[in-house]
Amino acid sequence: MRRNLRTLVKYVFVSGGVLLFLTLIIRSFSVDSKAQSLNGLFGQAESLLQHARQGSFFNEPAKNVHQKRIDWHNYELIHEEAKRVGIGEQGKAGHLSEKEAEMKDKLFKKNGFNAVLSDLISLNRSLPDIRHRGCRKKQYLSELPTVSVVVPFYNEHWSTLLRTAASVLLRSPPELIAEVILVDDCSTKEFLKDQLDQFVAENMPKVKIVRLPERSGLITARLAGAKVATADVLIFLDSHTEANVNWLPPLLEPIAEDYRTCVCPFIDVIDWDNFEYRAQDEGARGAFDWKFFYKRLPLLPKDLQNPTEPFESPVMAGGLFAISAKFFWELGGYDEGLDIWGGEQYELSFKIWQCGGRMYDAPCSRVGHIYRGYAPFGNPRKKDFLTRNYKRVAEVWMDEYKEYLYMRDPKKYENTDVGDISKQLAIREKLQCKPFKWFMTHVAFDLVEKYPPIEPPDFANGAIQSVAHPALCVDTLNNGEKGTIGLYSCAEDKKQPQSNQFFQLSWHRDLRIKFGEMCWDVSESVPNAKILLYHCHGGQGNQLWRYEPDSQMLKQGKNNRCLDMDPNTRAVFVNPCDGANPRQKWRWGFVNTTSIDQWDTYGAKVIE
Ligand SMILES: [Mn+2]
Repeated sequence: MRRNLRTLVKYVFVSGGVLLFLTLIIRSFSVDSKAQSLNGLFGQAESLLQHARQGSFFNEPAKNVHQKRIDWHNYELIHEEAKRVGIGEQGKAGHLSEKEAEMKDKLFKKNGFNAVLSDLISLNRSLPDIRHRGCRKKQYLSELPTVSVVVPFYNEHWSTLLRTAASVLLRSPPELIAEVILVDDCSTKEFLKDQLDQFVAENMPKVKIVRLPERSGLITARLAGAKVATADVLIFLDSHTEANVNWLPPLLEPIAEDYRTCVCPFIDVIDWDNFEYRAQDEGARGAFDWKFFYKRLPLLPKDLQNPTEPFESPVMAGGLFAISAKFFWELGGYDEGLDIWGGEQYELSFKIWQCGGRMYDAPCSRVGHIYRGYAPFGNPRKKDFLTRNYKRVAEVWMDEYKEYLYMRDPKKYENTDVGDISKQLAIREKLQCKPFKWFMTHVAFDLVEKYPPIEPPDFANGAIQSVAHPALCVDTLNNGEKGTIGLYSCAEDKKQPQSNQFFQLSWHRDLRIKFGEMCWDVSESVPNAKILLYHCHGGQGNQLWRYEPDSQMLKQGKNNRCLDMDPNTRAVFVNPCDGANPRQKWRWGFVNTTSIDQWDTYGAKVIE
């Protein structure tokens, strides 16, 4: 109260001073125009008086008292965009001519997407309106907070970076966009220096560029942008995104109603090869498993009934979200001890929920994102920053649940030093944040059913040894996703072999590699069908495996096919089961006979 009074006195002083100044100097102004200039000046004086990071929107006087809602669509723009034709327009797939295709590979290796094609597509290309039909008629509060859009980038390609900024400026009500802040995480590409400064100065007056003096990673870069932002709301975007029609009001309305709110747009897919713009899906709630892989939970019945309304989501995907600057800084921003990238989406999500906030996904706000076809940038630290980040998040926010994370890889976590977390613990104490158990029972209440903290024991695990050629065991050959598996000389210890020979016939009824998210996957139905490593989907089908201790056969799928091998090429593959073929017989390091005997009732439900 006293503070308000003091602020009021200051206002009166400053505005009084300005008024006096104006009347003295500009005597010739008419009453009307004086009032107008006063408004402008008053606005400036106001923002100077306050903490620049805590936008004035959330202070007195209260906004939207009459709950007036308006149609924020820019129909003029929508009509203009509908007329556009050309490469990539309307979000259609683009194609290169033969001559252009020569350049393609070189730039693909640098970017992980088709940068040559991107350069041929207009910076303000048109996009298809793929929102739910109901979004077209939706109205939003007439008074919405202003926005600073923060876009960190590292060696981003020219046209994808600028298209990110251009799409924001094009498809946002100008009065709501205070600035777009591009944060350069010490890029090394020459065109991202003077050439970018010059282009932006000449063509995009609302775009500011912040340069970091050394490569600091995504988290530090986002914080650097947020620190100089002046508007009420911070919106973080990736540097290769495109904002779609009327994307802003659905993100801002829930924040206008309560500043302790974070809202994520739906993330659409921009194809890395042909730049086609398409939907990923029609929404899901964000979650995680106990190795901290980002996962998704199904929408709730009430969410499905209201397909245009924002729905609660336990965890954000990470790259694209809006949050009031006021709440962001009350939460201490990101933990500055988090390095490069990874885990920051969990940190922020947990503290938003545990410290009295809420998080939504807004189906009527859609932003396209290029999911790279290839990761062009290596580890800038030469050490495992990811485990350290995860452990910091777990130590500060997850209470007793942190053990479930650590138990997935005990040695790695034990040997990781988290550094000083006292500042984070102090924030948790100061804001009287709720325990993690509350988050797990009230927000992510259906997570443990799908991702049990303690995994039911495997049906079998350890080495898979050939009965016909006992010197040979199945081996990942150090291959990663989409790679094949083969045979190699067996490890001495069949129960605890090194990780490339340690497999798990898990309770999901799939065959997993150790500490990985990769499963044996067979999509061919030909003889000698290849087995490839793919992300475990937990949906059985291609990844369904069963071991029969009596016959010693490893059966794949439901069509009576079995793991087979060739000792000469050291290859493994799948063929129709033949009980008389010794090459189809295998011995596990460890078999859980109790659970194998209860195959139909133990573990994940058998999918028919
Ligand atoms: Mn990205």
